[in-house]
This record gives sequence, C-alpha cells and structure tokens, in this order.
Amino acid sequence: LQTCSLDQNAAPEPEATTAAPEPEVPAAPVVNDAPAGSPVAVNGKLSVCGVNLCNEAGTEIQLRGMSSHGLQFFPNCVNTDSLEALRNDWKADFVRLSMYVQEGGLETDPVGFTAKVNGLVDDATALGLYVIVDFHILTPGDPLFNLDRAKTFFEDVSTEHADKDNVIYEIANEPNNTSWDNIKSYADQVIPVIRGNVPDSVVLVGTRGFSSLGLSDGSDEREVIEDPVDFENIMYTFHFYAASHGADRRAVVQRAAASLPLFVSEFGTQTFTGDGNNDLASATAWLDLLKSLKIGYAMWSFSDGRETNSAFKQGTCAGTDYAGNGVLTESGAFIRDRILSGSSS
Ligand code: IDC
Repeated sequence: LQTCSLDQNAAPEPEATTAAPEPEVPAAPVVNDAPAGSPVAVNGKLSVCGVNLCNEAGTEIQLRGMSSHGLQFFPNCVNTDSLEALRNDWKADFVRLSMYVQEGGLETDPVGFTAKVNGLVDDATALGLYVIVDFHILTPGDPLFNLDRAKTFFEDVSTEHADKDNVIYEIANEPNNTSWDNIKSYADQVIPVIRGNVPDSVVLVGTRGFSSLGLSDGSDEREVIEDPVDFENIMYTFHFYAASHGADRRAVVQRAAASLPLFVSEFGTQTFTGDGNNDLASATAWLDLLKSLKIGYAMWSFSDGRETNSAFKQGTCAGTDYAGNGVLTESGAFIRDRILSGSSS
C-alpha cells in the first residue's frame, strides 16, 4: 500500500463521481389510473386558479358535461352504457349526479341513495370522467333546513372517494327564499366535512335566488364579492334557462366572471320550468359567452322524460344504445353537437 500524503491546503476531492445521481423529476405531471385519453387522464387533478378552473398542469380549462335529472325520478338513465356514450360519442368531460334531497329523494332512503351515488361515482371514475356530486336542494330553498342531512351525506361520499381526483362536490343546488348569510353559514359548516376527507377537492357553492348570483331576488354578485366563502378551491354556481334568461343576465355573468370563479352546473335550453319550446338562439349566445370566459357547464338533463329538457327520446333509458343523434331530442342533439364542436377547437 502506498502511503498517503495529505496536503492540508488542497481542496477536498469533489464527491461528484461517487454521489448517487439526482432523482429525475417527471416531466408529465398527470399520473393517474384513468383510461388513456379520457378527460381525467388528460387533465388530472383540478384546482381553482384565479377565476378559472385549471388542470393538473396549471392550464385553464372549460369542462363540458351533462346533469342527470333527479336520480329518484330517472334511476336508469345514468349507467355504464350512457356514460360511455357521453365520453366517447359526445366527447364530454363530466356528469353531474343530481341527488334530490326532497321530492322522494335522499331523505326517504339515505342509505340506499348514498349507495346509488357512490356506485355511479365509481362508474364515472372507471371511464375517466369527472363527476359532480350535486346535493339537489330545491324546496325548501334554505340549505340550512338540510344541514344535518348534508353533513352525513358528504361525510359518507367524501370518505368513500377520498382517494379520487375526479370528484367535484356541489353542496347546494339552488338556494332560494333565503339570504346569502344563510348560504354562507351552511357552506362554512359543510365544506369542512368534505375537506376533512379530501383537502384539495373543488367545491361548488350555490348562490341566492336559484343560483342566479342573487338576480332573481333583485340582488347581484356584489353580495358574494363583498362576503366570499373563506375557503380555497371554491367556485360559485350560476344557473340559467335560455328561454327565460337573456342578454341582461349575460351581462352580469360577464361582469361577475372578472371577480368570481363561476361554474354553470345547470342550464336548460327552455324556460325555467324545464319545459316548453327550446330557444336555441339564446342557448347558443349563452354557450358562446361561457366558452369565451372558459366557464364550465352542464345541461339539464341526461334523461328520457316528456319534458323538452330531456336529452334522450322517451324509452331510451330502457335500452343500451345511447350513441348518435337517433336517440336524441332537439335539446339533446343541440348539446351533443355543441360539446363535440367545442372539443375539436
Ligand atoms: C325540474 C324537473 C321537473 C320537476 C321539477 C321539480 O325538470 O321534472 O318536476 O324540477 O322537481 C331547476 C332545478 C331543477 C328543475 C329545473 C327545471 O334545479 O330541479 O327540474 N330547474 O324546472 N332550476 C331551474 C330550473
């Protein structure tokens, strides 16, 4: 062995040659189990960025989808076949599951309906679709009336899906005959239940006057801007029905969108009754505005009833064929075409 002479003044040998290489930082941030090419595989985990929704890479995106009708009214319309058509044939991004609380909904069988919602969330997830879980309060309109039911429901659903990145929680469909103070108080109590299980989830908060940003009560978006819900990753919902609501409301949405993250979790092409003639010119003007503002939307409804809001012809949900225009009504053909054209641009 050679003797080793140490030069105290020499710089220490660089250790670089023996050090382990730096771990590689993955270039593509989206890593999940969703089927290749599906909306969730492409966009990954969502978050609210400024007034928009962003995908996992931080790019602003507009989600386009369909709202179910009441799951208690149309129990068969949301299924693996119809969801597959929604993804493959319509190129939509998500389904909204409308879990009515009253009118024969959740309150009549909490265990059964919660299981139904959980199963449909799993079905949508397996296809790589995003899914909005809508706590569909309507009558009565004060969300505090259903506070305990909401806490139980969202505790159960968010526990069940805590490991998923594709679930959006909508805590109150359309508050009405109530104040923004009451809605906010409800949000302050329900959001922590969800966030306790899924801290980063996106949550949609309904607004006063049937989610009209207060317009149907003679107010407007300022009551929200002045007293916002104090949580991250929140969006406020705005609903419209194209034959009832026109340019005056569009102007408010355009103005509000500069300050508030908005999501149109429900709209219809007819009057607010959900029936009567479709006003496709008005619906087109609305969807053009939402596209320009990158505001996501869901059309009411993914059902096969008699009302003009039903996207499918009567009897469709008894079968397994949901693709193409042949099974669609006027409103259904309109929205499929709209989503398809949006997905290619
Ligand atoms: C309507 C349904 C109709 C049902 C009624 C009451 O289309 O079949 O009888 O609810 O449950 C909303 C509500 C939505 C309404 C829809 C059309 O969120 O539940 O559905 N609408 O009226 N807000 C504005 C319109």
